[in-house]
Amino acid sequence: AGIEFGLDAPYAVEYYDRLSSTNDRARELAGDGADGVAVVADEQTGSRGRLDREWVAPSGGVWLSLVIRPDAPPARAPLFTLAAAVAIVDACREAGVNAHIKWPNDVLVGGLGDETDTDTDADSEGRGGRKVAGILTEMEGEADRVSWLIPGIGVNANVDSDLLPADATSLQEVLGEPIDRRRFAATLLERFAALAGTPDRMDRILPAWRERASTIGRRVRVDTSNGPVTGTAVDVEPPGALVIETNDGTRRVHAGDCEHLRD
Ligand code: BT5
Repeated sequence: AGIEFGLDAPYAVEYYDRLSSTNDRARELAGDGADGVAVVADEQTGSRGRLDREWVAPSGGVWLSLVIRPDAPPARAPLFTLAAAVAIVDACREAGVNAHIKWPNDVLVGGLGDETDTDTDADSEGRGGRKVAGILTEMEGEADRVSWLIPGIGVNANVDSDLLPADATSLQEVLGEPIDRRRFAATLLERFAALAGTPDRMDRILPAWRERASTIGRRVRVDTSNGPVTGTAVDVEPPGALVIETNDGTRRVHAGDCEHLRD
């Protein structure tokens, strides 16, 4: 059984039991001029992570891609990914799971080593946390304006965690029972629209992201295209750069895989 049609959301929703990739369907819609459409699938057979990595998407997830046409320059696109991460965390928390964000786009559960930690095993390798959701944002733009933007959101909602990579978990596994995916998706879309729906509200995204992130204040290593940058993450700056204090001074990284190191 999938998420039913008729989601109460600030976007038109297309629902599929199975798709190759919701991002690919969203790209088709974008090519046809769509704006404000959410593509949702119960299962994906060819879904993608960043850098063409495979994303495992069995039945039971919230696999969702939005087609939007924001009035924004392409340089602001990373902000939409940050807004999606905030929206995922808020929907997880409403479902009763205390998720947090690892820069730039991973949503994790556990590994904080504090009393909110429901998953102490996750810290056994010092990395902290199991991945419960990820975001792949795709965009087409001209020099000064985004043509279309597709935040592709994958949440391991009611997924059997045996089907997931070892460092991943699902909301169902954390809670011991399935969540209401329809409500989850509605909350997620409402939160995303509230933060990223109009340009005048976008200055709320970074503060909201900072509040929900576990990366700030931690020792990190980010693998950038120019090699690894290691140090203490001190802030995130517009439109989403991570500021790292290293032994050789302050570095700003715009993309890369981030690992939380043991303090
Ligand atoms: C991401 O990539 O985290 C972005 C994932 C975006 C998936 C959504 S689902 C809806 C939409 N349609 C698509 O086709 N994609 C989007 P990245 O940071 O590159 O992480 C990928 C890595 O996470 C993989 O190499 C695995 O190690 C791990 N992984 C794969 N499937 C996972 C899962 N379901 N849960 C947690 N980790 C996973």
